[in-house]
Amino acid sequence: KIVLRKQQEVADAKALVSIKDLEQSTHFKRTPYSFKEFLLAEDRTGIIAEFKRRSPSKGLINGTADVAEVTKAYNYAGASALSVLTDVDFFGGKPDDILAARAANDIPILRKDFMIDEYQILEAKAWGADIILLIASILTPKQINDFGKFAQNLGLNVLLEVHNFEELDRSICPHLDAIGVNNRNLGDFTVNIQTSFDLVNKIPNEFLKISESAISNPKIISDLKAAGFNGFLIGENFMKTDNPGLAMQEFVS
Ligand code: IGP
Repeated sequence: KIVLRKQQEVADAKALVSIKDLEQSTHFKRTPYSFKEFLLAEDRTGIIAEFKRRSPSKGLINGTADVAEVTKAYNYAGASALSVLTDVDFFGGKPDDILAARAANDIPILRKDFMIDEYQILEAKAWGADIILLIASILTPKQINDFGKFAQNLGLNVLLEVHNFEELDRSICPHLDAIGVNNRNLGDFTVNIQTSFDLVNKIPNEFLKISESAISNPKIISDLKAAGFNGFLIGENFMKTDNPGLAMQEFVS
């Protein structure tokens, strides 16, 4: 159903904003930041800090946080990249959130959404994002290859998300920069950090390795690092507090 919903969303968006309009936006001309460079930088934490108002599993997480303020604080606390949800219905996000995060920050931004059409990749670039997400469970291997190639040709970085070995095995292709293991099962929302430890050695070393979801304390990060992960995607742990930026500051200090 998610794919059908997104197809409708894309059709509606296309009727309002043409591909040509997207290509003429100011951000479309900028060279995206390198995900790798910021993830591996000595003075950064490897944390991809997420701005997320709500989620299907938790309902409302934070109804008051301001996207520019929070992402700036994440950046200041050493985030290697920012993840900004743009899905309206399930996550309470919006395109303007990326624009606001972009205006306030000079580090890579991941457009966190369910990408099912090239049009959404053009939107990501037009809004000032640097990284797109491809979720293996809702895409065919051919779509992953083609969308990955399309995004990289625009200078964007590509993060593939998998939840098990079968998805990883069938989806790997040359047009990816990073592979993320989602510790949350998108089917039933159960979480298990062990998913990351089980898959890390199956990911070829040419890709950046990211662990996603349910990271709730610094000890988990040191264990994931020791296992070979380069990046750590954290949302709820920060967003559930009144001051997500401060929460991240305390988490990393
Ligand atoms: C963040 P958490 O448990 O720290 O809030 O998780 C992120 O991994 C999660 O929001 C996420 C997600 C997704 C959301 C991972 N993959 C795909 C929407 C779609």
